[in-house]
Amino acid sequence: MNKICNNIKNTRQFFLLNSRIHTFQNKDYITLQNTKPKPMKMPLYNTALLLIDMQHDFLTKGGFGDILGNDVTKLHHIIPNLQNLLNFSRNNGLEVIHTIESHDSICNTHIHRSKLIGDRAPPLGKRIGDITTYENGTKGRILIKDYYGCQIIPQLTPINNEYIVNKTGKSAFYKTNLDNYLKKKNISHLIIGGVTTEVCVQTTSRDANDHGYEICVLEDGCASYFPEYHKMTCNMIASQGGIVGWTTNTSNLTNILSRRINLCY
Ligand code: TIU
Repeated sequence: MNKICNNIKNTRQFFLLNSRIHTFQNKDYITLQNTKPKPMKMPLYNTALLLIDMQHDFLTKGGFGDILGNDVTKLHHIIPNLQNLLNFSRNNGLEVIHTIESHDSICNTHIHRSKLIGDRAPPLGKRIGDITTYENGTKGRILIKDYYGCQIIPQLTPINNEYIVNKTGKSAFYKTNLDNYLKKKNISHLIIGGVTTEVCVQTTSRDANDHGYEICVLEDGCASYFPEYHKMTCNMIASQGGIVGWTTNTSNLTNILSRRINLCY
């Protein structure tokens, strides 16, 4: 395996599996200087990159986001930023996790009935499970597992053993195995990117924090159909001294982490 994985074997961190408070040896932390609201201590070997719902249904014309009247191109600027960070993470052995919003069937999904078929449901033909045609001509059922809309966009396709969380809710922790997986891997810190900032990214970030994880949300690695919501969500996360966590930019992470990794070896 790569450098970091080898290092894990040599420098074991102490992790309280059954606690919501994680403790580590101080020497394994690095301090990121350019995070908001203040520098963030990050244990390099216990940090994962978590990419939320970078799938066709939110990013591609013809998908769920588009047919609900949103401009999906407002999300596209984050793709190259996430590609860079993803490449960096893969090259340096950081754990990478992807989430996908997907529903087995209308009947079995955990999503609130009123959003599916009730007062908050979109018009007929634009609901979860309905058939749509994506911009490349592919037909599929909206947000239904294994259909095109639930595939991650090709620029960020998961590779090898990268863990994929299929979720039905807005939080990646809701009725999923993510918490168990992270504990098994001794992950205590999450770098979070994806779409949309104020919906699944924010809900997951808050839930992660409530589950005991420290989080850092990527300002240029998350996006919303409503740029003002994106900005306010990032502000909220880092407000009050980091009430939910930290925020930073993807390039800050790759610059600082690569300098640090080079120094370590
Ligand atoms: N992934 C995610 O954020 N799901 C959404 O439904 N987002 C919207 O902004 N609608």
